[in-house]
Amino acid sequence: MLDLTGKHALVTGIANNRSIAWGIAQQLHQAGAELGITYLPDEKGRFEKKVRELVEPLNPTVFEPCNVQDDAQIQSTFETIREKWGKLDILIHCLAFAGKDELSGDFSNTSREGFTRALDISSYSLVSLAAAAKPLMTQGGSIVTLTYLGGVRVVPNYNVMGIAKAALEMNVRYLAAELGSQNVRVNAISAGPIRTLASSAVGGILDMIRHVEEVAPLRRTVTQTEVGNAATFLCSDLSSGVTGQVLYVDAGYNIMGM
Ligand code: NAD
Ligand code: 0WE
Repeated sequence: MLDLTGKHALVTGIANNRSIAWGIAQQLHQAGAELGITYLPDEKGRFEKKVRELVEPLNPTVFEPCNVQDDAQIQSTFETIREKWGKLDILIHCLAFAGKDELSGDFSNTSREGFTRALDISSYSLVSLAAAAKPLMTQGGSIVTLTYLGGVRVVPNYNVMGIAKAALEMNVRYLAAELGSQNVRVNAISAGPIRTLASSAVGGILDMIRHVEEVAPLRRTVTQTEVGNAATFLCSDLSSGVTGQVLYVDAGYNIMGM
């Protein structure tokens, strides 16, 4: 059954109430999981306060700063989990970043620094978090990350993020092959465009959403809750035979040729 009672779930990537990670955290909570939340710390602690207030109703028992570019913060997050929970069952990787300059104009103008940063935050971070989670997933587990169609097909302006998502989807397969022997499953959800902090900063996102509403089989976009429900499925025993996969939660958009 879809019951996550007794499961410990770490959710990364909540920035505000529009974050996909927020939709996932709410659905995992509803299924009975005990939550841990990480946030990207900033100097003034504004992010921390905002995220802390938002997640309070979900009663997280772990709440830690975790900038995935900092190995010490990753280590300290999982040290806290080891102390408080002793084990981990679910890891949600729901973060990405590329410099704004990198997300418009000619892809060939991508700088070495921009490429490296986008791939570090958006792709390598899954490897480093999975490595830290591995020794704690002693009773099996489920790792879920978020990807986008721009990692398999060219989407105008997605640019270096497309390369990061392609690498992320391949990370999923290599991690699934390695961790399968300890009954840890690794999957990705490829979500259709949703208005969030990250996507709203992108020029033309509203036109993209309108296009999806015209073309997708379901004639609409998807919600954070729908992505959260798919993630909950991938974290539950209902998906016990599923690993190394990319599950499209995009109202069917990806099947269309015109
Ligand atoms: P969001 O802005 O709400 O979430 C992005 C998160 O990444 C933020 O919480 C931010 O703090 C975090 N982050 C950035 N750099 C970080 C770092 N160095 N360390 C730790 N955290 C960091 O936007 P979102 O749309 O909910 O994005 C979540 C995921 O969903 C991303 O992987 C994105 O690529 C993916 N996705 C989004 C859409 C969409 O249309 N919104 C579609 C498909 C996939
Ligand atoms: O993965 C994403 C968002 C990724 C993202 C967005 C930003 C904007 C603000 C990563 N880094 C940044 N950096 C910023 O400074 N999506 C799938 C949403 C998205 O982003 C696009 C899209 C879609 C869809 C960018 C260009 C074209 C389409």
